[in-house]
Amino acid sequence: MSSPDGVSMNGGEPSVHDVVVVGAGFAGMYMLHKLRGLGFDVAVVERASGVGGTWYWNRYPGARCDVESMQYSYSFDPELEQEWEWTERYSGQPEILRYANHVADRYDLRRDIRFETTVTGVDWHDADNQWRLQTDRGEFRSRFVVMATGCLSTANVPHFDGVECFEGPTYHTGRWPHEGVDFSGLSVGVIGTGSSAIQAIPVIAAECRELTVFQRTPNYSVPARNEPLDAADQADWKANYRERRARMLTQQAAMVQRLPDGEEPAKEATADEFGERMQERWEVGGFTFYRAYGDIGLDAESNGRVAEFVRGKIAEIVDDPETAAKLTPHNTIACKRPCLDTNYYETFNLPHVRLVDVSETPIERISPAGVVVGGEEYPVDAIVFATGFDAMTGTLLRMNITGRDGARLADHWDAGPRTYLGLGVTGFPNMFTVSGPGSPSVLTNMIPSIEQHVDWIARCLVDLRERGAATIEPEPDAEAYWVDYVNAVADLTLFPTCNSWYLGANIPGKTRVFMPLPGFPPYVEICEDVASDNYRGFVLA
Ligand code: NA7
Repeated sequence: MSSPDGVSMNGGEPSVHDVVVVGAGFAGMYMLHKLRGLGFDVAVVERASGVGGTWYWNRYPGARCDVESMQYSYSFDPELEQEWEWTERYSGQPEILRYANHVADRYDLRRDIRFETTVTGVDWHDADNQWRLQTDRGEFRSRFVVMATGCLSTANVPHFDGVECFEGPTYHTGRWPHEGVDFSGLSVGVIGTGSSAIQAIPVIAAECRELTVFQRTPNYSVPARNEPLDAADQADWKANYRERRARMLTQQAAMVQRLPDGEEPAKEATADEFGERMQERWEVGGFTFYRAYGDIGLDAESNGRVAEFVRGKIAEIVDDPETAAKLTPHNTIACKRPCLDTNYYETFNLPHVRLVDVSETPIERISPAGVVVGGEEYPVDAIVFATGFDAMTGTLLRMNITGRDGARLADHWDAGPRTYLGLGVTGFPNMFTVSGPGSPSVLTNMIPSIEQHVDWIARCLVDLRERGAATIEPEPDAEAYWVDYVNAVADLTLFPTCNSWYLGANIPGKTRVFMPLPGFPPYVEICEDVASDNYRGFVLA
């Protein structure tokens, strides 16, 4: 019998399937649809009460995708991409969540999704080649598990002394209340100035009586230039979707930019040529700014030149020189996740918005009535933690996964995540990670990256079925090689030069290893090559 929210639980007996997928975000939904179409019995386990993953949880004011709508969508069904109408250049969270729900309805996905179910343990049993997943609502068993758990799905809420005695409400951007929050008439404190805060701050400021932003590290941001989507533009995309989607896959970040990527070194451009090019991209808006020259992510001098351009913009935009100085970053640009904004720096010109620099004097504690820094209390009625996530590994490690012979994933990843292709882990047979560490994932437009992984996993499961192979797992040497390869590629870039969540540097005690792999097209080629070469580097048994 089917339970109200999908998968049957057989009155306390384990729910047994070919494949259990953890997570019903864009990865889990497509994985379910794809495998179902190939004749597999699939169940999806999801802790939320609805689909959408990131877009289910991140409902903070101003939450919006930084990838343009026409590109941040599934490509697997040409009918779907033709029928869905986007309304803005970059979609806001409510619209993306509506799209996710539309997909769930269109392909009748919910009947195989067990909502409001949290995985608490995942164990491999060699005796019957099965995974057993313990959840807070019963046990699931399957030959294969697919971790479609997202890269930014475990909130990071740093501990501040006294927070439990704070008299007002506190919120984390990644766990925003579904009923929304009304800040009108309130004094609000926002802690953090990453991508989420940069989107939220202007919107919260427009609503509240007083806003105090606690900034530990200033961030570079470039205008998104969001606007209603032009009907002719949308029609043009739809008429050319196949060619455009194919072109996206040839790009480093799996998305095409409004202006062609510059290939020359920034440091060799004349002052006039450089200024003109950067200004044009500043006006066009979006990630094309960060791709104005070929070596922005590779060469410190070129990077410094682009950083200086943004510093100049901050000085122009922000009226108060002291606030402008505090907002001005001095580290490598685009080394942390590049930010796009709508009036972020401008917001600090508003009389009711103030910036508190906590870089040298950290937040001391939260008092019942506010945030205390350097002995001074900043009174606030509500606190927003825009403090990010335990990225890429946090959710996987919290699931208590054990592989062959009881080996714990937490131990295997003690010195940083180890995967082969970001898809499999040695000693954890038949477990796949969608956009796992060691794959391009967060450095790309996530949906094409997800589709590439889901297609690869689906092909692999079909091949195993055809060959009668019961298990697949990476050879230790292949995994070791891949870890070295990811590090070597990252070391060619400027990414390792700052304290980003890509490196795990935002979580106290987390091992610092660069987790995603820069460069989507070569990665896709390697995955194809591995599969075609009899799953080179994997053991099939
Ligand atoms: P981020 O980018 O990790 O930003 C978190 C922010 O919170 C960042 O400014 C941090 O400062 C700040 N932070 C974290 N801990 C503290 C403490 N203890 N005190 C003060 N400030 C703190 O998370 P986002 O949610 O903005 O973005 C995550 C991704 O979601 C984003 O890249 C998109 O892909 C979507 P720090 O820089 O560490 O000094």
